[in-house]
Amino acid sequence: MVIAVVAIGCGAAEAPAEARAWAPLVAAVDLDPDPNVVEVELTAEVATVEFVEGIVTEVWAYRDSGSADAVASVPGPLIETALGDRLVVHLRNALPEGTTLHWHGLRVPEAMDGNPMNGGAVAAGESTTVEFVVRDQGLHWYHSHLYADEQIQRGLQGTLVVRGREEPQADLERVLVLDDVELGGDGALALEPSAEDLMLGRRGNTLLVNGRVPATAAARPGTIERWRLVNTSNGRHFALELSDTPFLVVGWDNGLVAEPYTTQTLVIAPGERYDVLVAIEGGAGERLLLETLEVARGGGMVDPGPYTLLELALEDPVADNGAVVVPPRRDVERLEVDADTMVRRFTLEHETAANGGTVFTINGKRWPLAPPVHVEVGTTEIWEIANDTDHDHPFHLHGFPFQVLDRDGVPEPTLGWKDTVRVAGQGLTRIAVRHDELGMWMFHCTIPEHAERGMMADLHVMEDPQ
Ligand SMILES: [Cu+2]
Repeated sequence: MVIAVVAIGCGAAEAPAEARAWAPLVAAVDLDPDPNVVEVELTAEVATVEFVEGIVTEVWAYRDSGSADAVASVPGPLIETALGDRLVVHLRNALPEGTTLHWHGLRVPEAMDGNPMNGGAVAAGESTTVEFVVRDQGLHWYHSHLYADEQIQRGLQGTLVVRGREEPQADLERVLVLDDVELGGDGALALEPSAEDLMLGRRGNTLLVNGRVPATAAARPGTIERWRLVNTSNGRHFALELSDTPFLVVGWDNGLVAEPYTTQTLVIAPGERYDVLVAIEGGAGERLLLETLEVARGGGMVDPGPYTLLELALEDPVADNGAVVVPPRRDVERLEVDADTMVRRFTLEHETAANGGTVFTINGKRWPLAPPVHVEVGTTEIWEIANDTDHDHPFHLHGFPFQVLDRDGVPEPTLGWKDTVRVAGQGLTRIAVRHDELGMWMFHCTIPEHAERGMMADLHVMEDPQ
């Protein structure tokens, strides 16, 4: 039996006697017969789900309202597209307050980015249509970008898969959305953040994979599974281990990496995605456990572990038990930087406000009070993300992916495109970024409690900045 609910605070819900079966995400119905257009309709509404079987929790969630019998779910419907497709999403806001839809990891036109400062929110009762060409392979994350700390925690988030012309071969693919929620004894979401929640992001007493407490999935020895992972929690970092099975990392945030690499433990900060291959080995009747281990987040703060996230129940091996993982390779253009490259430094800090609350800042300024950073379109710059606090902040940039150059002076061993990177407490992470889209963009910590309290900034990419 697996531990279904982890009691980290008080008021944990009761664990069910038996874990439920693994639940793949349900894909949204494509309403357009054109093979190069994916058209879906999402309704954001107040709904109920059972994170824990038999315990009803009220959430704010997306429903695939283009499908007659779909119900709202957390995470929302999986949107499936291919590179180059035109994606059309009709969003109906049936919530009691405004919301926006941000496409975390996708390059989109400025007006489609869900930036609340740029186009505003979709008011309660209103609708909007988002439309863009899909340009970024990988697993991405759509979510509200308004009052994001609370709206994401309430459930306004979902995933989007973009398939490329070349994809790693696997016998089975699973999308694993890792999350946590704080449930009271009555099953209600606890939304009021504690002082610790403000420092670490809201953390919950209930771990979720695809909106369910840890479940059991059948797997077959001798097969290769591809797992696309995203951490959608507000604060919790996951450090994954799958019994003794290594992860072969073939991609991360924005598609496949140049050189796949193997790791036994995979740390995923909020907003990050990883694309891994795992070789299932063992005998029928054996179990493999996907667990999250303790993560030190700096300043003595930890996300505790180990906790089980998923149990793989091994069935009979496949007849041809000679599967070999062949690492796919990808040509990744390296952004060129040299001594003449413009360098900008962004320092992440927090301080106690006059009212006793905590204010989070970038270069001493608190969003939205800070003026935008102006850069010239087409230029490549080095950004130094300096963390002046004692604990991690995952850094996210809208508009264009970047490449990590080094962390605390250690060159990044793997070349690939990312949009979210963990910056350790008192650490310095340097990234290379090419600003190749005009418009007003944002960058911020992906712990929304921090972003919404100031650790966010506007970036204006212009033809001729003054
Ligand atoms: Cu932060």
